[in-house]
Amino acid sequence: MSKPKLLIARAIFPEVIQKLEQYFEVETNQPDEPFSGTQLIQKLQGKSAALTTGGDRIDAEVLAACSSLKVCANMAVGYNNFDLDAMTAAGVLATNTPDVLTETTADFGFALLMATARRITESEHFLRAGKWGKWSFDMFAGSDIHGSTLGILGMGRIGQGIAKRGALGFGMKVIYHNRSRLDAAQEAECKASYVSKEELLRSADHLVLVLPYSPASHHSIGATELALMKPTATLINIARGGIVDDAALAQALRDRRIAAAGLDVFEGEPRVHADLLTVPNVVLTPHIASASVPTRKAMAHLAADNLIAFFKDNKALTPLNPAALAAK
Ligand code: 8YV
Repeated sequence: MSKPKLLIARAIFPEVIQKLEQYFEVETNQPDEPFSGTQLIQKLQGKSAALTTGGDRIDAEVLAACSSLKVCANMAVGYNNFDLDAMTAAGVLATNTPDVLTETTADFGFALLMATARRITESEHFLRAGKWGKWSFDMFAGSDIHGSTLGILGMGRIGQGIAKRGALGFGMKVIYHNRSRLDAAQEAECKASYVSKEELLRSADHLVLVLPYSPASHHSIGATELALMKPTATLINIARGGIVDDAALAQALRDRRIAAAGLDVFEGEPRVHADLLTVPNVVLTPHIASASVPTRKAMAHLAADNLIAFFKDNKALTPLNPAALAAK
């Protein structure tokens, strides 16, 4: 029997390609030039399976043009690149990579918070530029992390990981806002208290965004929300571009409406709003929160294992729309 055809849309670990080749006729993209929408459609025609990343959009147009497609495994926990309703309607199974990246991403959220609050990259640029001529009492004085109030918007697995790091490691008071409140046992484990969004904005010394992107969360943080924050506060976004209004944030940073921001994700990335590139009080990283070698391997293997489980046993390890399995 011939093997089903699989497109791996971006470069990936060779060991994962070898594993998939046992079950699929694989087309790779090891040169790693991202496909345009039209190229992705061309590549997916005649394929039964796809291994995608956050930049590969699978929507009604793609599905209509690629009727052989049965399963898409996203190598990401976020899946706003998938039109899940359209995939379910077309009977295409979608999977993501939860859990395996939780702790690594929470580590990074904390690293970005610390770099931002303590002005680490700003001071390094100063040193590298040869400007360090003398010590002075307020040189790169930032804000404290220990004992401060940590605010978390979006309290899923990663948000809870950040809460635990803050409460247990740094003695922070943790407050959060989420669509649904955690149960009492989870709140106790994270030492976190539920507050309204307005209270969160007003009280946090460090506000970390970890909510999924959807039309409902678009520009959850804009000029109005930034105006409610403390002028000494920092804002950290490791969630998705589009959750923050980047133009409004750049203005708030320039006006010192808030003290600083740490951003791993951007509206329209990999482009970055020009104003964010010129304000000094922002730490910028290129969407690397899950980028430890062991975690990226775990994500790639989980995506591959979802594809294999689907074709071998008509099941998936981490399905997003299990209804599509029943419809197969
Ligand atoms: C990915 C992410 O690196 O998992 C997610 O949702 O944002 C990152 O871990 C990125 O989406 C590429 O797929």
